[in-house]
Amino acid sequence: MIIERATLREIPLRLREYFEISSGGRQDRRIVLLTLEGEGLEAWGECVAMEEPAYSYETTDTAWEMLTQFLLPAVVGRPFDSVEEFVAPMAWVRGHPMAKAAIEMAGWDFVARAAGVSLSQMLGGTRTAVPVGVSVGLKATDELLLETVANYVEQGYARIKIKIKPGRDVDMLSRVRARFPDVPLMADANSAFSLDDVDHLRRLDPLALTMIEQPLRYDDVFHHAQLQKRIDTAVCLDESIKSDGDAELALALGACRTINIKPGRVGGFASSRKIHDRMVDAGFPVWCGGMLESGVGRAHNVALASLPGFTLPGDISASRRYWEADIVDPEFEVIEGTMRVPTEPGIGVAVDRERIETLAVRTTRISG
Ligand code: OSB
Ligand code: MG
Repeated sequence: MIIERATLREIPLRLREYFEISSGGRQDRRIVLLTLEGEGLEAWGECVAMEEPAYSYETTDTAWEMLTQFLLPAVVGRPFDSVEEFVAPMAWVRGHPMAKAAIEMAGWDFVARAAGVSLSQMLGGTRTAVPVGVSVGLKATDELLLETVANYVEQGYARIKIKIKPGRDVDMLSRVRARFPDVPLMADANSAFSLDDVDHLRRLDPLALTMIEQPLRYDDVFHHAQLQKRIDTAVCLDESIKSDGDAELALALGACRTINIKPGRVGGFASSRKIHDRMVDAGFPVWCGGMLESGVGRAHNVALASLPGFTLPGDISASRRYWEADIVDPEFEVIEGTMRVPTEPGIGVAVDRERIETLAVRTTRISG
């Protein structure tokens, strides 16, 4: 197989609901989409990097630079027989897992289409529908939060994740728990606490949260291990895991009991599957997170979440939770807390290329 041409486009998409986490809020996403063409096929990828270096050091612009300067020129126009071979020429580049993941994941879509099978099947997925949750941002008041949570519970989401930060944590979550005694709830701090807060974080234990996600520094697996020994609530790592090696370290240290696997954060599907396998072997569940992706990224995520170890609901919400109109057809829907895994070849949904071309604020083509 060979990729004859790659096209990188950036489109602006406005979120229906302002989304705030401990490091800041956003109304708009700059979505970077990758198209790989060859063998008469067209495959799609999305780069999940955020606009600012607050979640990771990678940003929309650093990823664009890496993709156009180094990564795409390395892989386009070279024959390959597997995704592993396809991405090998970019392995010399250190770091930048989000930029690399956009290529790797589009590569998986490409080989799945070439084989005429769904991406889920290509990855070893075993389920036709996956349990899904929703991630609720910080709100100005507890009342507004309760109203938002009630709305998502009504829509049937299988669990609700609530963003927290110092001062908007234990008391706020206690009110949510009191109002929804039986709904699976979890919290995500996006690194807003430190080990000095351990006594405060212990107060979350009676709330029976399914987990607390990334309470401590993005680069501090060691302190998470110390925290996990001192709280009952399961610790989940997100920002700290950027490769399967990071997951190996976290497991060895006892730093978490589950991992939020975002394929776009860990360099793609190959390392996602290694993390999945390692966690399953250790007896821990995993789940698939999100980065406020368009339908292209969501299609990749739902395919990964169909693997057997992804037993916890993912941050894989309906298209309309994010966008007025998604760029894929059909849009993703949530029915009774689950999302259907597409069965058509590749990502299994049609991408609206015309609309993307109309929306694009920049486009770059790389030919072999
Ligand atoms: O920490 O999981 C996170 C969105 C952007 C950056 C980081 C995170 C998130 C979310 C939203 O929680 C998940 C989603 O619905 O896409
Ligand atoms: Mg998170």
